[in-house]
Amino acid sequence: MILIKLGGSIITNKEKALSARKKTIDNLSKSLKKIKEPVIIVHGGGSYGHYWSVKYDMHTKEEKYNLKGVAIVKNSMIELNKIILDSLIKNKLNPYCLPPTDFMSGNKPITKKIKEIEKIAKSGLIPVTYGDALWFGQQKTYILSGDKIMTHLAKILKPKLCIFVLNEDGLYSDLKSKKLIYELHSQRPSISENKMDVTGGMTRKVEEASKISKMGMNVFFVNGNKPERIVKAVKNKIFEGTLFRGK
Ligand code: IP8
Repeated sequence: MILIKLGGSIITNKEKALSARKKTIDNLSKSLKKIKEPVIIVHGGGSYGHYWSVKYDMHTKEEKYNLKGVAIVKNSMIELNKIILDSLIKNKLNPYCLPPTDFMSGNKPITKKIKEIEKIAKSGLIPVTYGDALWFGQQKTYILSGDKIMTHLAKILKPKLCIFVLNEDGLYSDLKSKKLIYELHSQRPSISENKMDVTGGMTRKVEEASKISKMGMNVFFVNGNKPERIVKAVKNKIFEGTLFRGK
């Protein structure tokens, strides 16, 4: 079982509201077609979910957010999700759409439902879920990051490999010179970044990747503009990116 997170920065153009990078998404679908083992896909919000979350001042903290904001964020995520599903179908894959409401109750994952996702993936369908605005209870909602979903799924399903697909080669030890970190041994690197998403951007990714690798699984950060690197990582264990080696 392979868990793949398609980051918002690779599937959308973050500089422009509501713009999907359709060609990049198609190239990713073509590469995913070459993976011959069960896969689960999670995707981020990019210039869809994050654009509206910022506009309506919605965050990961459970609060009474603007109801129109909740509706619009959810709607925009369905729109982006549809683009991903269409691309997968066009490339002869069989996605099985799973909004996170299907396996989350408040901010807790439902173990039984998540185990069912594994069965769906093993049947040959590709479960596809995404970060979203979710009901928490007592009139409160929150933004659930796709990165956090990765940790929930990894904890229960123990995949062979978790892949975070980025718009960068991996994690850099220095942003200016773009010096790539090839491997980390479950230590949490300190990182600096200039842009922030409502869910915490690269900082959140590194936090979740560290948690997953501490649970014993390998986590790989890879450039989605070079999707063959995803296939190489899965098939030949050649990691052209940053590998968080599981303890
Ligand atoms: O991009 C957040 O998911 P992420 C999705 O994986 C929304 O952090 C709705 C902003």
